[in-house]
Amino acid sequence: MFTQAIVRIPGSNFDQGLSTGQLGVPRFEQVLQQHGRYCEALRECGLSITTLEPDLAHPDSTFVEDTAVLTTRSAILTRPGARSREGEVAAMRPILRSFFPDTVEIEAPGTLDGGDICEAEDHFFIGLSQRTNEEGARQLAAHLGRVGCTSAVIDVRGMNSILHLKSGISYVGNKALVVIDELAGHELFAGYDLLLVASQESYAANCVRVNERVLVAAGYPRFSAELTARGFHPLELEMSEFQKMDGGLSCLSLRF
Ligand code: CIR
Repeated sequence: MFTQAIVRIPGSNFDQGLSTGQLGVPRFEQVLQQHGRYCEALRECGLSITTLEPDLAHPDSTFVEDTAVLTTRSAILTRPGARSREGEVAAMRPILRSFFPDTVEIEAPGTLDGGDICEAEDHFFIGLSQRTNEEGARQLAAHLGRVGCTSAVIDVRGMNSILHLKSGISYVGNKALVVIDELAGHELFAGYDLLLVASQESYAANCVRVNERVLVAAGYPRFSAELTARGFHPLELEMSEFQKMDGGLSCLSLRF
């Protein structure tokens, strides 16, 4: 059960962040509107929200998920793999320390983005990507092991269609994993109930279980229907402007 979330309001230079740029330039009014609705949805799910002010020095800093990995007992501050995002962690440090007395950090030469880490109860899938390297994954596994969590590494470096591991998988509870086609056959997912996302709906694979609801991107009806058929309760949110910057639902908050 989550009770808290941390979010950061997008800055006016949000469109200066990193993007593969295939979907056009985000419209700032809509960015703020979609972000506001996202925060409202977290509140509807019962969370208290800590809202951070825009950080114009870091246009991608609204994607707070990449700065930390949280367990029920500890926070691990990351060392983001993109140069322009390294500085985002400094602002998150005092905030996470105020919630988690046990706070540790990924150290150089390790790099790690929170978007590469998929938590499934006490087990964590760690993605190796263009942002998360082997040393970052090794350090994270050690930190997780120290607090009684297990982990396994999945290499997605050869997959051009996803930025982070969690662009392609999400754990929604009840032993169910949402997965894109390309990852569906992975041996590490044996033992999970797989919810396959059709390739034309692959953006929907990044969804977030928050207490009784599953936050899902709007516009992917087959996926929402499949979740409902399996007894989940999807809550659809418009994400078009964040998708333009390669961001998904999970990236916009840290939940604990
Ligand atoms: C970036 O490329 O770093 C941002 N524009 C998007 C980050 C998305 N974060 C995530 O999927 N966890």
